[in-house]
Amino acid sequence: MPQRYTVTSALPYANGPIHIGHIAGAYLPADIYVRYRKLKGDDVLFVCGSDEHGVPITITAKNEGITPQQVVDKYHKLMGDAFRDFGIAFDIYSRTSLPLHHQTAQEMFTAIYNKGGFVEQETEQYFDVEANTFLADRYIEGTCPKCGNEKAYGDQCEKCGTSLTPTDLINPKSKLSGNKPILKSTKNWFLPLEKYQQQMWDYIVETHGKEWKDNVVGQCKSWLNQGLQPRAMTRDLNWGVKVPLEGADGKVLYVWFDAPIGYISATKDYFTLIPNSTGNEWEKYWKKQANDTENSKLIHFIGKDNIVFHCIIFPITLLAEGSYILPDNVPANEFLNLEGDKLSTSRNWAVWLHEYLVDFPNKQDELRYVLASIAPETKDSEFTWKDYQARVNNELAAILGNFVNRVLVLTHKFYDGKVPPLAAERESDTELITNLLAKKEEAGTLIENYRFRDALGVLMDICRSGNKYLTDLEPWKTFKTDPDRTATVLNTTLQFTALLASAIEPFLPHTSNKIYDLFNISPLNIYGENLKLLPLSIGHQIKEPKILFEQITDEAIAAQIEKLHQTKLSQQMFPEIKPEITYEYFSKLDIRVGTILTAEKVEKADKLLKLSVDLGFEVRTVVSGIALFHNPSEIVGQQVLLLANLAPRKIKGIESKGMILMAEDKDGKLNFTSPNAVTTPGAGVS
Ligand code: B3M
Ligand code: ZN
Repeated sequence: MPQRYTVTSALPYANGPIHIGHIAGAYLPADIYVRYRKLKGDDVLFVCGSDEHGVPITITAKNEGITPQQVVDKYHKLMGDAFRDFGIAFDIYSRTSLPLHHQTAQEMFTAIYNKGGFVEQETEQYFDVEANTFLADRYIEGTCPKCGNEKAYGDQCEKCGTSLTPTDLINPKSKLSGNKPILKSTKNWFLPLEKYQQQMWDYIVETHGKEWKDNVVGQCKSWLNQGLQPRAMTRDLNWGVKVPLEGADGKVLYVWFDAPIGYISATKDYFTLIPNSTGNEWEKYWKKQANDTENSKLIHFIGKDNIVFHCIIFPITLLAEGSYILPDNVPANEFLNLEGDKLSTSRNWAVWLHEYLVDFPNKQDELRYVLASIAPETKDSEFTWKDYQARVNNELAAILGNFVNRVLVLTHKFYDGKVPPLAAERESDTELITNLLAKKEEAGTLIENYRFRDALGVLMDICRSGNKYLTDLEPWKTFKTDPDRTATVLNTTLQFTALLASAIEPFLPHTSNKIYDLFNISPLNIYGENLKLLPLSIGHQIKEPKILFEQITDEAIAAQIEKLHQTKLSQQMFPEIKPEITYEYFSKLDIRVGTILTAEKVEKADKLLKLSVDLGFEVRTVVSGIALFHNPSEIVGQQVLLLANLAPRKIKGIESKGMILMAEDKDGKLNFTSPNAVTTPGAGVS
C-alpha cells in the first residue's frame, strides 16, 4: 500500500494578497514536495485555504468601510487565482468562512470541552466603554515598556519585537474610539498547555528532535524551557466561529484555535467534491488508524512566525481531542527579504504574486526557479531583481534553455526533426543516462529531506552533464565521417532530455510541459516505477525548436525597481499634525537666532552634546540630543534657532537653558534650522 501523506501549507490571512515571501516560505516548497511524492506513487493530499478570521481582517474592513465578509471574499479569490496560475497544485483551496469549517471547528471544541479539556476562567480584559466592546490585542495601542515605541500593539511591539500582553502597555488607547480602555472581567476557555509540557518535550525533542529542522526544534525548545502557559482559546469578538456553548454569546474561537482546524475542514471539503464520496474518507488523512503503520504522515509547510502554533498549540489541541495523528514534520522556513528590507504587506514592500503574473506572463517557472534557488531554508535570504535577472539569464536560460534548444536544432538540422537510431552505442552514451538516473535519486532524497535548494542544484548539474556531453562529442562534426555516431549521440541526447523534463517537474512543471509538447510526447515519470529508459521511438517526429526562456531585459528589471522606489517614496512617514493653537498662544514662544560657540560630548550619553550658544546679549548652555548626527568640531559657528524661554531643565547634571530647533529627516536624522543668511545673534524669530 502506498504511504499516505497529508500535506498542508499555512492558510494565508484573507486580508491582503500573496507575495514572494509567502511563496518561498510555505507554498513553493510544499508544491515541490507534493509533486515529487505524487510522482513517486505516494497517496498525497495537499490542502490549503484562506484564513478568514482574526482581528486584522476586521481592521481592514473598518479601514476600507466594508464588511469583513467582503474583505475575505475579495482576497480569497485573488489568492486562489494567483496560486493556481502560478502552478501551486493544491488538491483543494478552501476557506474558513465555510459553514463546513465552522461546524468542524465547533465539533473539535465541543469534543475537548466534553472531556474536560478546557479550564474556564474569568480574567480582566480591556473594554472600550464608548464602543461597548472588549478589545482584541490588536485593537489596543500604547507605549512599549521595553523600547518606548508609542505605537506598540497589545500583542507585540513591532519596533523591538517584544511580545506583549495588553496590560504591559503604558498609556493604552483603544484604536476604536481613541479612549483609554477600562479593565472589565470576562469569562474565557483556556487550553492548559502546561499539562502537556512533558508530552510535548518527548514528542518534539525526543521523538523528532533529530529529524526536524534545527530552527524549528530550537524555537520549540525555547518555548518549552520557558514553561508552557495556559492560553485562551476563545475571545470576546464577533467575527469568527461562535463558541458552541450556552452563555457564550459575543464570543468566538481564538483564530489560532480555528485556523489549523481549517486543514481538516479543507480535507472534508475536498471529498465533498468527489463523486460517490462516503463522507468519511477524510478520516484516513487525519485520524489514528487501527494499525499505526497505516497512519497518514502529516506535514505542515509554514513560515517561522507560525512555528509554535503548529508544533505546540495545534498538536496539543489534537491530543486533547484524542483521535487524531500529530504532525510528522513541520519544515518551517525562515524569512525572505526584498531589496535590503523586510517584506511587509502593510508597508506594501513586496513583489505581489498576482502582479508578477501580469508583468511577466508565462514566466512562472522563472520565478519558481529563483525562489527555489534562494529559499530561506536555514536562514533569512534576500530577493533582488538584479539577482532574479542574473539567475534566469545566466542559469536557467543559459544552462537548461540553451541545452534543450541545441538538441532540437541539431535534430532538425540533421534528421528533419525525427529521432535517429541508436546505431553505434558506446559507454559514454549509456553513462549519460546512468548518471542522470543516479542524480535524480540524489535529488529525490534531498527533496524528501526538505533540502530543495540542494535538490535543484543537483538537477541543474544533470543539465550541465547533457551540455558537456554534446560539447565533448560534437555530433555535428561526425555527421560526415561517422554518421552512426552522430545518430547515436543525438538519440541519446533526445532520450536524456525527455527524462530530464520529468526530473525537473517538481520544480519547473510548466517547463516540463513545454518540453513534452516540443517532443510531442505525453508526460513521463522518472520518479515512478516501470520507467522506460528510452521513451522515444526511432523516427518519432519532434516539433520545431522554440525558445524555453527569453532573456529578462534590463528594462523589465528597471521597471520593477522603479515600482519599488515609488513605494518607498509614497511610504515616507510624516508626523501627525498637532491640534490647532491660536496666534496668541504661539506668540508666547520666544525663538531667537543663536551661534554655536563651543560643542562637546556629554559623558556617558551617546546622544547628547553640550553646547554654548551666543545669543548676543548672553551665552547660554544648552544640552541637545544631536550627537549621533553632528560632530562637535564641525558645528562650531553654526547658526541655529533656539527656543529661548523654555523652562530650564537638568540633563545629566547639566542645566540646559533653551532648546535648539531641529528638523527630523525621514530616516531620523536631525538637521539644524537656521536663517538663510548670517543674522545677528539674539534676533527674534516670529
Ligand atoms: N493565517 C498566519 C499567517 O498567514 C496564519 C496562518 C494560519 S495556518 C493554520 O502567517
Ligand atoms: Zn518595543
